[in-house]
Amino acid sequence: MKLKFWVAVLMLVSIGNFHIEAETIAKAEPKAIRITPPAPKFSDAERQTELSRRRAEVFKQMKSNSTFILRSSEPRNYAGDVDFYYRQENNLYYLTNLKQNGTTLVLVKNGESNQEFLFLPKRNPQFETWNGKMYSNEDAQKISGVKTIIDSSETQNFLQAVKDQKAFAAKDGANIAVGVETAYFLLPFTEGDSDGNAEFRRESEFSKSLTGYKIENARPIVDSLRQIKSPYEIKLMQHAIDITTEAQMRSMGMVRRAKYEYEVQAEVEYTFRRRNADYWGYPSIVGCGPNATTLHYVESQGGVRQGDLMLMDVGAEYDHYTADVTRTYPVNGKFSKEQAEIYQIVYDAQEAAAKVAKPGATFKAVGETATEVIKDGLFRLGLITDKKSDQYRVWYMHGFGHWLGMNVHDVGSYGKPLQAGMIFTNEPGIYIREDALEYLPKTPEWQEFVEKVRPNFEKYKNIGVRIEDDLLVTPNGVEWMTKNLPRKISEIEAFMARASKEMAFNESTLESKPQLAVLNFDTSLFLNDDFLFNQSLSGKTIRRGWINSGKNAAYSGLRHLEHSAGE
Ligand SMILES: [Mn+2]
Repeated sequence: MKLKFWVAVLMLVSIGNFHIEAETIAKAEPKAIRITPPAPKFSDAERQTELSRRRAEVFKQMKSNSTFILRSSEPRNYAGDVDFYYRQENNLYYLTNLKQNGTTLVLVKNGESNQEFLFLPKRNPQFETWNGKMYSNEDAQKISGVKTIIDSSETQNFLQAVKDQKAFAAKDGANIAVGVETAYFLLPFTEGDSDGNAEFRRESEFSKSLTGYKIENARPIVDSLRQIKSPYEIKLMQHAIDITTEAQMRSMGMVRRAKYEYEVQAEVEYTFRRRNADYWGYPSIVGCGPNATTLHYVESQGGVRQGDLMLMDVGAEYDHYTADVTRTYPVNGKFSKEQAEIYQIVYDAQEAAAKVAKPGATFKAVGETATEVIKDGLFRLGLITDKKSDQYRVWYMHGFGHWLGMNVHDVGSYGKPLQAGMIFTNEPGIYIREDALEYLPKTPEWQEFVEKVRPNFEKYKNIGVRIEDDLLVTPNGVEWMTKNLPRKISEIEAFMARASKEMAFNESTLESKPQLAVLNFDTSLFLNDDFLFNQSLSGKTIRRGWINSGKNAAYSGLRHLEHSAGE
C-alpha cells in the first residue's frame, strides 16, 4: 500500500519531468540542419495521367501485332522462411505503380489498337491476416489506371495460350487476342549479363520456349523512357535527395561524438526511416580514415578518429527512386592541409564537369573534363609523373558518374548526348590506398614511378575523398539537386562547427538515454514489477527488461545491477 503510494507520486513527478524534457528537446532542434520538406503529393488523376502517358509511350515504340508481358519480381530469400523486404520490379512499377507480388502487366498492340490487361492476385483473408491488405480490383484500377483486371490464378493459362498462339478467354469474360508477330519481354542484354539473367530469369526462360514469334527485348524501350525524368519523377527524386541531404547533415553534426562508424551509419538510416524513406537505394558506405579508400566499404565496424576524414556515400529510396550522395568531411570539423589539398582537386573536378554539362554534351566529354582536373591536381602534388599516361588510375579508379533513378546505376545509354530531364551523378574521387604502390606491375617504368611518387604518397597515404552530387540536366545546363548540402571546404567547416554545437544537446540522450528514458532519476530507486511492466507515459510503453547501460541509467540500477557500471 505504502509502496504503491510512492510509486504514484513518482509517476506524477516523472510525467512532469517528461514534459519538461520533451519541451527542451523540441526547442533545441538544431537549426543548421535542413529538415526534409513534406513529401510530394499527387492526386489520383495526376498519377493515372502520368502512368497512362508512360504506357502510351511504350505502345508507340512497340511494333504492330505485338505483345509485351511484364511480370512482377519474385520475393527474394533472406534465410529460411524469411524473405527480404519485397521490392517491385522497376519497369512494372514504372508502368503501374503497383507493389503487389504476383502481378503481370500485358500490353497488346493489334494493328493500331492498344489494349492493357493486369493479372492480379485475388484478395485472400488468410494472407491478409498475416501480411496485410492486398489490392482489390478497384484499388489496382485506381492506382494504375489499367481498367481490365484478371485473376492471377489464370496467368499460367494465359501464358500457355501465348505459347499456343491462341486467343485467351478469362473466366470473368475478358479476352486477350495476343499480337502474334512479336513478343516483348524484359530480357538480359547478353548471355553474360549476370544482373539481367538474375533479374529476368523467368522471362528469359519463357521467351526461349516460344516458337512462331519474333522475340524482342523490351528494355531498350523502357530504358530510353526512364532515362528522361518527367516533372512527376523529378519531384520524387528531389524528395529522396532531400531526405539524404538531411541524413548527411545530421551525420556531420554528430560525427565528432561518434566512436564507431556504425553509429554514424545509424544516424543516417535513422533519418531515412524518420522521414519515411522506403529503404536505402544501396547499402550505406560509411568509412573513416583508411576505410574511406575502399570504394564499396559497407562493414562500418571501424573506429571514428579525430584527425581522420569520414567518407559517406548514402542514398535514401523514396517511392522507388533513389538518391546517391557522397560527402567527405573531417571528423574534428577542420581539414588538415593534406586533406584539403586532395579535397580541393576533387571539388574542382566536379565544378569543371558541371560547367560543361548541358544538352548536347556527351557524358564521356563531361567525365573527361573531370579527369583532366584530377590529372593536373595529382601531377601538382607529385602523385603522378606523366599526365598523358594512365597513371592517374592508381588513385582515381572508378568512373566519373552514372545515370540515377529507380536504380542507383540507372538504365539508359551512355552514348546519347545529354538531354533535359536526365539525372546523373557527378562523383570524381581520389583514394590514396595504403598498399597501392605494392601491386603495380614490376616493370622499369612503374618502378621509376614508385620511386618518384613515394615521398608524396607517404604524405597523403590513407586519405580517401569522393564528392558526389546529383545533377539534373536543364535546357541551359544543370541543376544541382544536392545544392542544400555543404560542399565547399569553408562551407563544410562552418556548417560542422554550428551543427555540432547545436546537436550537442542530445549528447547524453544519444549515448545513454534512448527515447524511452523519460524518467530522469538521479538515484537508484526500487520500483515494483507493476511499474516496470506496461506502464504508458504519454502513449509510450516502457518495455519490461529494457536495459540502459550508460552513465545516466534510470532503470539499470533497479533490475540489472550487473550492467549499471556500463558495458
Ligand atoms: Mn554513385
